[in-house]
Amino acid sequence: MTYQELDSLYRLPFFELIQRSRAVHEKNWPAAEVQLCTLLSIKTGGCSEDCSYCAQSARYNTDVVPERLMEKCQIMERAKAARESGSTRFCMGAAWRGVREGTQRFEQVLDIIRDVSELGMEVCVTLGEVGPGEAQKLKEAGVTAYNHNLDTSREHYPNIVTTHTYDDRLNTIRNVQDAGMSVCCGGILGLGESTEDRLKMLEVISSFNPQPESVPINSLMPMPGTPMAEEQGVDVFDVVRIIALARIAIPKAKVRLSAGRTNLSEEAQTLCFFAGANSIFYGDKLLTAKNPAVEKDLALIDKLGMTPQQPNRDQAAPAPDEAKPLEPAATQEAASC
Ligand code: SAM
Ligand code: DTB
Ligand code: SF4
Repeated sequence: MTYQELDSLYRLPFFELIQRSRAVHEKNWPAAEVQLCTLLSIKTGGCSEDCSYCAQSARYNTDVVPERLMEKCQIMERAKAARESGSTRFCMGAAWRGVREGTQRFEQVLDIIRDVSELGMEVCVTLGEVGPGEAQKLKEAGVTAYNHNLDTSREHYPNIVTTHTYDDRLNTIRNVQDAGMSVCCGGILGLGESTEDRLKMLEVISSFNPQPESVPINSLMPMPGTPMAEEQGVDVFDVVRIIALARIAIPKAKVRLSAGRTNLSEEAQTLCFFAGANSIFYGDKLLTAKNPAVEKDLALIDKLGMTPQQPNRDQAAPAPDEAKPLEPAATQEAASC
């Protein structure tokens, strides 16, 4: 969708905009379904990059204590618990600039993905930059979607990050698409950007071919110690408008109401769902920051008569190999953790 089209929609009176996005939503999605995704930070902190919103950058003095890559058995426990709690998508994040073929850590991550993908949930990873070779290997290991956000407009990006470029981000997204993985790509509201920056970001994301499978809309969670620690929160009506635009511009994407829900009332979240959000991160923690309690989310979903979405079968992990036992070493894994 062009900038001009996005801009005219954005200028509509609020009710007209959300009526339009609601109509697009109902044409493309069951009206009252929400996807539940669990996030796990498998490698926390100590990141070389200088993303000025991020508590995991080694360049800032934040509360995050750097950790090594988690052990596979611990990750499997968390993934199984996520499935038990009703999540249909398991997203693993790593505080890295990127991954490289031939390194031990990449091999370890592939090994983790292979096992997690056998649990039948959608498997999403966000590991930073990948080239064509890495993308191919991730796909083969069982990744269904790769999360790589553009975060803001091309123009505003250098004010936020200097250690990599907007084009680096776009190249990774191209490599992910060429390897046949779905792309999860969105941004953050509240980085000191203008409305124009937000619309430009959506213009770029909606121009991807194919369009992304999901679009996370994060609101900045100001993290103590980062350059963005004192940024003002985003007006909830701006969040709703951007969600409505994402729904209209990228009709078949899951629009994920992502970081920042702890600052949104139930009523504000309801408006976001009405405007077109149909996915959330579910679980008390995001990567390092807080997320609403599971019980609170389930109560809201119930109050609204919404139902959790089933995993997308087209993207489900490959069927288990008949020759192998069905629950590979489940008890062994639990015991070795
Ligand atoms: N290192 C990888 C990368 O940068 O792509 C993956 C992890 S990174 C933490 C994933 C995304 O989390 C970022 O692109 C950003 O959109 C979001 N994020 C990080 N810190 C945030 C914050 N304080 N508030 C809101 N969103 C945040
Ligand atoms: C995304 O767009 N949001 C998630 C996920 N993709 C990886 C991350 C949110 C991080 C919020 C800040 C934190 O937990 O440190
Ligand atoms: Fe590192 Fe990703 Fe955080 Fe940037 S957003 S500092 S690349 S973990």
